[in-house]
Amino acid sequence: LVASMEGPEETYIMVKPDGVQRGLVGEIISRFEKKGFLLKGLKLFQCPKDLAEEHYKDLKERPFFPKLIEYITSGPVVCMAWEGAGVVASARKLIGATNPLQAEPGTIRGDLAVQTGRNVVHGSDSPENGKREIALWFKEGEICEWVPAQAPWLR
Ligand code: 3AN
Repeated sequence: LVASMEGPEETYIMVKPDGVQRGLVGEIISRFEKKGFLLKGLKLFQCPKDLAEEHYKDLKERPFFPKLIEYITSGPVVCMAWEGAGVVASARKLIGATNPLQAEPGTIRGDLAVQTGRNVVHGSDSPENGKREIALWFKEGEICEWVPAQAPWLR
């Protein structure tokens, strides 16, 4: 899969199964929405094992990989595509450090999580991976290209 780098910057954000089960979906979506990014795709989805393995393929050799796959496929996730200038790095700031105990208060993980293995949300780590992951998790027709009437300057 070759992700094209054309077009506006995009990131793939996912509420993980623990976030869905704890009722944090609205809270997490709300943080990106209030920040001012543009929502282009959104769905509740039960992730199959092969997709989880493809998504986390760079972590394949890590000792926690099997547990990570088990966790991500343990219940539905909420998949999101967000667009905006600098959205990848900014979303990672909003999310906070991988280990929630090291995440600053005010970040999603800093406020809502305690364990690395249950850190409630995923965000792409580069614009390239943003494109790659959106292409991986969404089918054609599930992404809306649109300009919000209220804030066209966001693009
Ligand atoms: P991030 O999600 O902050 O980009 P990565 O890419 O290093 O962090 O790790 C991807 C996911 O793998 C994490 N969100 C977490 O669920 C899991 N993970 C990373 N490191 C560990 C670890 N030491 N133990 C258990 N799970 C881990």
